[in-house]
Amino acid sequence: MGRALKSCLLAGAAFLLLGGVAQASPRQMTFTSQEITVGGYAVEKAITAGVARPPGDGFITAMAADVVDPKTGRDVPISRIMLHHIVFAAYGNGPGNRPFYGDGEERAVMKLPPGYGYRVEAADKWAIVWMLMNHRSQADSVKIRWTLTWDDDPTLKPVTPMAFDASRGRQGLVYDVPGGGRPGSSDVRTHVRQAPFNGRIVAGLGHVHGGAYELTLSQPACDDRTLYRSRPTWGLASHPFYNVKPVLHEPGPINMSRLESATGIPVRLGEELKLSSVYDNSRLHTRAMGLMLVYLARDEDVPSGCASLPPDVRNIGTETPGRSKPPVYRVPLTGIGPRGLARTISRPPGPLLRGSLAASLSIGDAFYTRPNVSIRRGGTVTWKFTGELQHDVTVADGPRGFSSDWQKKGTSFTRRFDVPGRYKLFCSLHPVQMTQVVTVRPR
Ligand SMILES: [Cu+2]
Repeated sequence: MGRALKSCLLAGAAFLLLGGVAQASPRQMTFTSQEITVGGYAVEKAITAGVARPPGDGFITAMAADVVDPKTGRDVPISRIMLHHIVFAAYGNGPGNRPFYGDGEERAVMKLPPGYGYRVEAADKWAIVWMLMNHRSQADSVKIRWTLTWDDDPTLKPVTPMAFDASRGRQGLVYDVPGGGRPGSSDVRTHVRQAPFNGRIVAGLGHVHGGAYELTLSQPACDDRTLYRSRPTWGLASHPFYNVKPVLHEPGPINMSRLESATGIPVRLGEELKLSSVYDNSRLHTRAMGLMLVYLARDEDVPSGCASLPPDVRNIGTETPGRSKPPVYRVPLTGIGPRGLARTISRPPGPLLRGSLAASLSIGDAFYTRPNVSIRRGGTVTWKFTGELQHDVTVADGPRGFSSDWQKKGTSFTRRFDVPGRYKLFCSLHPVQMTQVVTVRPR
């Protein structure tokens, strides 16, 4: 008998044994959102409150999220619709919104070591913050699905999620790596937070976008030693990330290595923990992210000082073949071709507006008023937002990277251009409709 068949039969027997028990614990549970329709080549993002969750009190010990076809329930490929990010937060029972799990396009999973769980109370409500991108020309519908392992064993040790954000709270939790550095140079953003109690870090996961080298969590009081290094694995050139249109931001990794330790890394109340988000700075990386979520379990008896790390700390990557260094990738401008399909363009149509040292431009709903602009080095461009919907100004490619927030009518964004060259810009929320080229002349 082949090994695969044998393990299949064993799994079947286990299924029969467990299947008859109504309240088996732990058990896998699956939930879905309402059907979400995304227009052709469009981006949809929202906060949905009051989404489905397991009833009663219990613990989550593992969790993952994905997008599925509303009719077949099957996974939706990236070539159709991609889940850019999703964050789950608990609210309505206790202070504020408490994010407890997040997933980006790398399909990060929460997996706690045996003996630990994220505690869910019967009165908690759940909200999801999500963004979807449709990579095809016609409108399409999906559901977001979350699968979790639910355990009502009251002896599990509860964990508290602690989030680190290299943008330090900028809208969308993004920041811009300007680029222009020497080959091999890095851009490092940090976020320092204090441990909320005496406890142990038992799990962790990270999220970055294209161009990242790594995320590290370090302990400044112990010679800034690294506690957890979340390393990206990048897809091969054939991966869908590099072959779909349009591109919202430089494609992220296919996996970030996660931390797991049943003993846990000891931290003391008030002790500083530091996230460092390290990106390549030889090139620009706009709308970059550096997010880390670690799970802490209380332990009043943690040792003080800088004892050696527990031997069971594991840094778990992926088996999927990939690349260890961030590939060089230039985000293209995308337009709609004659057959209604997205295609790469070198510049948007329209005449050139030749300015000198100042240009004032407007942004309406799904258009930039002057798509082709030239100014002198040292000149300043101000974009005035006049639309009812949110838009932004993001450098896809050019000498230096920057981006505005998502903005609406009555606000503006100003940028001074000190480095000459060709700046390809787009709106990350309307990537096929809204493109612009600003050429900065040396004199
Ligand atoms: Cu827009």
